[in-house]
Amino acid sequence: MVEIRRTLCNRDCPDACSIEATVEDERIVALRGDRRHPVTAGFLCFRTNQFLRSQYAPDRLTTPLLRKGGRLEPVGWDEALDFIAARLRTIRDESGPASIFHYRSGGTLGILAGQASDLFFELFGPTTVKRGDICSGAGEAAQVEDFGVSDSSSLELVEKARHVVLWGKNVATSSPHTIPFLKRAREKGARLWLIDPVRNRTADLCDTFVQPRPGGDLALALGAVRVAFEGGLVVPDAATFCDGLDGLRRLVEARAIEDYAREADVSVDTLRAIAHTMADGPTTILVGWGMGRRENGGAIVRAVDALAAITGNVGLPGAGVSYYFRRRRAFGSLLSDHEPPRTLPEPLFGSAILEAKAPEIRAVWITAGNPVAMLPDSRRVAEALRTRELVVVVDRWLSDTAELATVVLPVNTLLEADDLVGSYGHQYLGVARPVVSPPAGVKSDLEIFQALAARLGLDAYPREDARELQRRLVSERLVENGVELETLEAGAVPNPLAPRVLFEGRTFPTANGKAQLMTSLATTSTCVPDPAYPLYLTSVSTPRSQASQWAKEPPLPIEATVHPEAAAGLADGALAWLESRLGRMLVRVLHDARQRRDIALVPKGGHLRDGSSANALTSAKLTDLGEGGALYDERVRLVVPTADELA
Ligand SMILES: Nc1nc2c(c(=O)[nH]1)N[C@H]1C(S)=C(S)[C@@H](COP(=O)(O)OP(=O)(O)OC[C@H]3O[C@@H](n4cnc5c(=O)[nH]c(N)nc54)[C@H](O)[C@@H]3O)O[C@H]1N2
Ligand SMILES: Nc1nc2c(c(=O)[nH]1)N[C@H]1C(S)=C(S)[C@@H](COP(=O)(O)OP(=O)(O)OC[C@H]3O[C@@H](n4cnc5c(=O)[nH]c(N)nc54)[C@H](O)[C@@H]3O)O[C@H]1N2
Ligand SMILES: [Mo]
Repeated sequence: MVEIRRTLCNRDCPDACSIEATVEDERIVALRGDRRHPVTAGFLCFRTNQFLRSQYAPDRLTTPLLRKGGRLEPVGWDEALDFIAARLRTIRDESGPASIFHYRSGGTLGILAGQASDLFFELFGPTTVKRGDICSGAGEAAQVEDFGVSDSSSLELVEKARHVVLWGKNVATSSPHTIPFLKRAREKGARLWLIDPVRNRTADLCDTFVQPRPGGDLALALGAVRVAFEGGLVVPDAATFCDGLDGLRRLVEARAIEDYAREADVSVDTLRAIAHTMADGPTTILVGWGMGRRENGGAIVRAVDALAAITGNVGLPGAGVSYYFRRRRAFGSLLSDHEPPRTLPEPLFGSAILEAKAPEIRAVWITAGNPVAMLPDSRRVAEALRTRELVVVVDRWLSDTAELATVVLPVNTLLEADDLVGSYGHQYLGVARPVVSPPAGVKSDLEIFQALAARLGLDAYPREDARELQRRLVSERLVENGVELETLEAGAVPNPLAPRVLFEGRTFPTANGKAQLMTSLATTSTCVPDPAYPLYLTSVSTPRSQASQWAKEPPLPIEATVHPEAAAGLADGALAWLESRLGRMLVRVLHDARQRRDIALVPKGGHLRDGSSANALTSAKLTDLGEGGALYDERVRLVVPTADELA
């Protein structure tokens, strides 16, 4: 029998697509995008189109693995769970719950899956958990300081903009379903800008492409603010909704416009054009998540916020600085928000575990993440895990992280998920319903914790099935607004609790209701040349993978794209060492004359075990705000390998 079944994609992506799966005798044979979903609009990205490869991969885990005599051996669920329960109980009783670290990342954005694991560790402990955010820490913290909240107007309103600035946002790769909205905006007359040190396919969609120095955006935005003050481009009533206008003016007047342009490595004319584009609004700025991953990433986003605010681009349809959509807001919580006894900064995962004292971290539980590949200083992350007494990894494949576990528990894929999903790139909510059942031997995160809770006597842990718990998570406010679980099951629904126009009336959820403009700079510029390591290691998303989950594994050694004059004399296609102060990896050099001379472009998500992880070269450093990871401030160089090394 052939049937079309629908679900929502739960992976860490702003698009949160509605997927139509063709199922033949309980086997999925095709995937396509749902035409009825306003954002999915009938197409899927490359990696989801290819997802059946992962779904039916021969190396998919379908039984728990337990380390015996140094090797991971297949065992039954009872043996694995009994082992874990006994060890967790002993460690907690001997050293207290703070000696257990629960780490959860973005492998699924399902609301229930996330809460199922958080709730377990709250009830069992509370245990140590992470703080900060490797992905969006700096940008979100910046927006909360400026506007009181990081949120967006409805994505549809981008079509009301006269100008759209994609500021460090590679929609072609990271959120392709934004593109139809941008195209419609353009058909209605909007002009599109891309500001990105990397030349990528998004540039081809835009009218203007600005290619500043990596991290030069701070100078770019502050320079544009200075132009705005000098050129009378600040809206006359700015003081009625902005705090700190004088302080901001003093801050930007400390340097000349030419200085800002030089530091950003753009022309003074470009700087002026950006300021005038902002003043010729409504202008929407879509801020990418990459730009804030620098030591001064928070300051960069604050400067962009300030530029938008003073030019009046807040609180109006077609205006605004969109960084995030509050995807969880509509849903309730099963948690009681007990304070954890300790938190560890996510970007410093390896050293934080190794250095934790009183008590030491004895056990690490990893849900929906591959920190060895995806967190900076991969080798230290691996060392931290290798030296713990108990490491449990819940995943569907043997990632770099799972390989180091004491126990690996096999979990469902996104096509088998039963969950609620919101999006961080638009306002639609929905339900993920299993398109097929998981293979025998695979459990969901919820089922795993229910089985463990029963073994550990955690009576308060819910016993209902996924659907009943989803009903509890559909908040009263949603129901009051006519959205019930059944409504969500019938098809994606715009979140009735989300603002259509964010900050309408130009009031902000800050202490005094005004936007808080930046008036000082805590960090200095990170745009300082490093002659020994002249290239910025730019390890960004590729269409071919979701972080470390490749749709198709790339050929090794991985490719590093550089400007021909920045290739250290290496020919196009030559092998080379890509070296930072922390480590090196073998790469195949690709020439691209459209790239800047200070960038080496590699995919994020390479594996440590095959020498393709950019994070083996990336040092663990925090951003200025929000404890994000300054992933892209790493400097590298290309080195010609010796004949011996290549042999
Ligand atoms: N195919 C694919 N899609 C994905 C992901 C994936 O791994 N693969 N990852 C998902 C995740 S985890 C997230 S968080 C989201 C967002 O995913 P991200 O990959 O964070 O997406 P972008 O917002 O495109 O941010 C990256 C862009 O920032 C640019 N950038 C880097 N440094 C600077 C700078 O100093 N200035 C400026 N102006 N730009 C800079 C990079 O060149 C790149 O084009 O997308 C998701 N979508
Ligand atoms: N160098 C460099 N490093 C980066 C970035 C970068 O741009 N450059 N980007 C950063 C960003 S934006 C992010 S968000 C992080 C992402 O880092 P991670 O969240 O660690 O990324 P993934 O490799 O996708 O790991 C998610 C894992 O969850 C598993 N999974 C999938 N579904 C489920 C499920 O239902 N339950 C469970 N338990 N597991 C599941 C997947 O199989 C996968 O192994 O990486 C960061 N690291
Ligand atoms: Mo992310």
